Amino acid sequence: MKIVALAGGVGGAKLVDGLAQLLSPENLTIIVNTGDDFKYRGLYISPDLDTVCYTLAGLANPDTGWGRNGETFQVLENLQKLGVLKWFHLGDQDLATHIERTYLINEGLFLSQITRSFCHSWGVEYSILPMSDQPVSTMVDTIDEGELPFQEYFVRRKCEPKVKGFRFAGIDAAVPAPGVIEAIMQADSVVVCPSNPWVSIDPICAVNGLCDILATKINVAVSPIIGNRTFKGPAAKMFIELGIQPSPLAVARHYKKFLTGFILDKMDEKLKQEMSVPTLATKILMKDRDDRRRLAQDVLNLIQSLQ
Ligand code: FO1
Repeated sequence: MKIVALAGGVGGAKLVDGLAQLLSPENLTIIVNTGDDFKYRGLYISPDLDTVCYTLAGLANPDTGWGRNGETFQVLENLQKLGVLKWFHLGDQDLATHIERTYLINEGLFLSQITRSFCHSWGVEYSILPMSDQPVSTMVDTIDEGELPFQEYFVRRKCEPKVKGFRFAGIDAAVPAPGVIEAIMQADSVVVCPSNPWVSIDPICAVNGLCDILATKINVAVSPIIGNRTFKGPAAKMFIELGIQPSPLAVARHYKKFLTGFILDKMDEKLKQEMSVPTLATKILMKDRDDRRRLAQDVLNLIQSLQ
């Protein structure tokens, strides 16, 4: 079975790892959100791409899900001594990735080419594609502080400002990265990982032509919400601030334009009767690698039943 996974950061990377435990590299392509990308001290940082790549390479920090395992922060500590405000925690090993990516971008290479080359160096055989090679920046519109670039909102302001909307700056000029459309066309199904619908999946779907092509596929989404809470990140808080009761049902409604199957947690099984697409209730919290594989198997089983 050929699968394309749409992924944001940590939650997305975990399910992708589960899928990679079951599918060979020819049968799994991962399309990653780049709306979180930004520049820090002149370095080009691509957090979601790195999170997915590090996870599949077995290099990710198991505690945070982002950054590198066994990381040290000497460069950051020395930058702090030079008066640089330390709010985004870039580790020493991780910095090598950003330094080289920035160098290659300045040399004229595309993000998709650089990602392929890095994956090769890290021994990752799966195709991990940025949604676009053109820069897209998620801007979070807040009630009291106006528009904030995503990482300013997420890391620096710890998701505290109340949101009233989102804008994907640069989206009009963005086209799908090479291989993105082809991978979706050839896939039996698209899996929408349990990433944030507003700021991880929406930017991917907003890239020119992606939403239209998704509408022709079998698309299965995994809820990032259990009950009325997210296990990680601000998705539930965002739903509330936008005037929507957070629940797996709200997530499915968010994806209604293209959704053909849905997975929610056993705890929310009663909501199955309200769902407008075939829905599977299972354990969706991924505490370890076995949980990731088991959830991925449930996803593949649901897809098979929809074919
Ligand atoms: N997330 C944090 O909450 N705090 C950090 O200091 C932080 C640093 C960081 C460095 C590299 C990287 O690849 C990711 C990092 N993240 C950090 C995670 C990242 O900002 C978010 O998880 C994603 O952008 C949301 O998907």
